[in-house]
Amino acid sequence: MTLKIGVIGTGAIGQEHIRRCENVLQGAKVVAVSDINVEGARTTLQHLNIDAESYADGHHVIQLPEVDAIIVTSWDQTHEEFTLAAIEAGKPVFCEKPLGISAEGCRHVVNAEIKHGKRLVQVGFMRPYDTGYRALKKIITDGSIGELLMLHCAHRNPTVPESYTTDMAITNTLIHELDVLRWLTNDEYKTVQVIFPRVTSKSHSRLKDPQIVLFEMQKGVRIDVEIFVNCSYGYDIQCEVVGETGTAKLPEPASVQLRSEAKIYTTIQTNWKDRFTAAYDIELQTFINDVKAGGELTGPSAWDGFAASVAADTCLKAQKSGAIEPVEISQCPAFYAKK
Ligand code: NAI
Ligand code: ISE
Repeated sequence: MTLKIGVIGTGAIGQEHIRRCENVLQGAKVVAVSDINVEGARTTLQHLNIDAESYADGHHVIQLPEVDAIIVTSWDQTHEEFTLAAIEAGKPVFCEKPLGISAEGCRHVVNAEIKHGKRLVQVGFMRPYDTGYRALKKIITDGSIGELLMLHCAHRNPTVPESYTTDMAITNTLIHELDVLRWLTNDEYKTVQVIFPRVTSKSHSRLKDPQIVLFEMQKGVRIDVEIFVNCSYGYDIQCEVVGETGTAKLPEPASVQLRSEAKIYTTIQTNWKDRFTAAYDIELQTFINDVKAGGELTGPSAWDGFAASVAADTCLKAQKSGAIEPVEISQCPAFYAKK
């Protein structure tokens, strides 16, 4: 059976996920899409040569009897609403990050899913599917560098639009680290502090860029993350793990070494689409396979979305206070215990 998917939001990543469902992945097809810019949605379908219906209202897509599962790729602030509606309709939903723009919103999703009685939500945290991060995780868990002490990370985007604000550095960008660092360290956040260095002249009036976020984990590991979203030179994701007997670094994406004009160099990628293509493919194929198998979803859960959002809320508080703020996360419900 082919899984029939409805996509809400046909912007940048919506188009990427529609394309991969149609041309790359196995066992699914897009049968309906929605965007508040319905003309844009139609144009997307034409460009990708897909025979599907376009709607202005995402709720319409969720209710269509022919739609088996939902992908939410609309703006951050709409995710909670559409994910809750999909759960209400009993339909599995792949929701792009963040699950919600506050922990309270994510908690509504967790509560609705627990009430439904079976996992229906996978959050679009793709880094745990990236080969480099998986290699780092293996090195940490097999003890190759001894006990974990520190991590040094950077999340750099070349540029962001005027609409991007200081808090989005946390809720829209750092949210990836907030998930992947819990996963890498198998630990939860204890405290967080946000430091603002000198602001780049490339930034906009409503964005303080860059920012440095310092974490203490519950087991004592310390982590620093630089978020720099107008770094100008490329899309650059860094993660170095320091253990008692060695260090391990996220591999650079493969790039041909060029020798020309008395220089040796490799190129740096410029966007998330290229940097994490393979990881996006695997996360969505996993969702499709899990839904079709009819068992439990195995990808990042609504609880993972909630836990990242609890840390994000605390980062926002720390942005304002300048203080070291405690991260208060409740016990993970048995419902989300990894089987
Ligand atoms: P975008 O602005 O290019 O596209 C979003 C689309 O959603 C727009 O076409 C907009 O008209 C539509 N939209 C907004 N509200 C809607 C509503 N109520 N109903 C239907 N359509 C609606 O943004 P982009 O970059 O594609 O991001 C979309 C989401 O995906 C964001 O939540 C973002 O955080 C996430 N994202 C995740 C990435 C990842 O690495 N996992 C990468 C890029 C985006
Ligand atoms: C974007 O929404 C993403 O999720 C990208 O992966 C991230 O690098 C970027 O900062 C976000 O704006």
